[in-house]
Amino acid sequence: MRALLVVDIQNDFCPGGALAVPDGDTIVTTVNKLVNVFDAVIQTQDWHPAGHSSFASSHDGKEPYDTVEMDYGTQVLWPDHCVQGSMGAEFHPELNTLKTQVIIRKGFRKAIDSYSTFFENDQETTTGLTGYLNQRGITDLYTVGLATDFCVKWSILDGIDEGFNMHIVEDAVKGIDLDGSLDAAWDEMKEKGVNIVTSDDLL
Ligand code: VGL
Ligand code: ZN
Repeated sequence: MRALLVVDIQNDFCPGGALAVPDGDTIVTTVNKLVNVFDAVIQTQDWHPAGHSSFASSHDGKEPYDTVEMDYGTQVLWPDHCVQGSMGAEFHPELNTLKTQVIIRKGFRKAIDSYSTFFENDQETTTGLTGYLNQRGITDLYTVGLATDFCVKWSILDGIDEGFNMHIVEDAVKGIDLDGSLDAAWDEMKEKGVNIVTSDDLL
């Protein structure tokens, strides 16, 4: 069985938001069409407490997009974004969320960031998604959303490791692109075995 995985289409990742992905909002129309052709729809929501460790503002002398060494490795520092309960954390107002059956929130532990929908950035703490998918008999995830080079990429890499067939809808994702991270992400995903499709293939 297949499902649509809609990653982080939230106000803060769209133009005008705190961590805007260029043209992030332009995928919403396509995503809404896809939502209507899938029987299973899963969304993710970046959901940080104020003062989260991934925020540059939580580290003296650091600016957004600097990096810091955490217990679990190198972490990019971001502007404050997707703070629990804020407007920025809400889904884009035009995104159709009516058919969504489960929302996986991530990044809610202050000390660990979480890009992937499967594991937090320590690569150990699980979100529970693998169990949910297995219990529903979902084998194939069609991934759309933001940002290609962070949450989308890590979800796809981990999903493959977890044994799922991971597909990316190339015209329904947008990236941040820090120092070439977008091209690198496509290379990593291809190397790992992602299946690339377009929305036309599905509609
Ligand atoms: C994301 C950076 C920080 C994403 C989330 O959704 O790709 N990127 N938090
Ligand atoms: Zn975040």
